[in-house]
Amino acid sequence: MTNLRDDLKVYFIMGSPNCRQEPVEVLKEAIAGGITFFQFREKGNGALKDAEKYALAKQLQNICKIKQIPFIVNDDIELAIKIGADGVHIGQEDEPVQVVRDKIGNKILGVSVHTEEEAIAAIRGGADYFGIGPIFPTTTKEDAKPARGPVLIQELRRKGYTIPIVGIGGITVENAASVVKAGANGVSVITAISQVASPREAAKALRKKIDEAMDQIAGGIL
Ligand code: 3NM
Repeated sequence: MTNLRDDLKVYFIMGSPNCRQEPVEVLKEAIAGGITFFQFREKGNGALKDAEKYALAKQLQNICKIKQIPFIVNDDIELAIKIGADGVHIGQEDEPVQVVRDKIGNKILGVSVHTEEEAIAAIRGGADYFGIGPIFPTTTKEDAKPARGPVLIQELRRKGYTIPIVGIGGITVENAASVVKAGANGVSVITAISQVASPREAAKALRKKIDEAMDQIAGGIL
């Protein structure tokens, strides 16, 4: 794949607390199924710390490298720099976007935004893409805001914002196409791939849905 917009189609996020199987296996299966982007998000109950977190990050990063899948680290900018990750993803409660941009140079910088004001600030600070959510209800993120559907994505597109966007929160094979049709370049999922019996089949089904929806958009069917 050649550009960020395309790479964001099926954006898998996980850390060890999200996995029913070994994280390494889950990631390998997800890649075999067709994910296009990966974020290491080691958070929640039983999350690894320090040397263990570092070791898992390296393992997952190596798998991504071999398969040429961009490897992004959630929040932990120091870790991302230390291991030479492809990028970082930050929320509004993290350091200001510009500060993170200055630290990471030209690595990919993703920012979670919930309003147009946050979107404007993130673009000014140097964001490469937005994560917008939760689109649907989710129990994965403890402090998630109420689900709002794809309204902000639609609003930003209507107003002419062209920055790549992924929707996040409660996205499944069943509802994924609606997120792309609302104007997202892809979907970010945790549960839909990490909590199922076959991450490979789940990733494959999601990829198919997104590819079909993109084709329909490109073909002017929508
Ligand atoms: N961020 P699942 S929702 C990590 O709204 C995350 O910004 C969100 O997990 C946001 O696919 C969320 O299991 C959890 O719903 C996504």
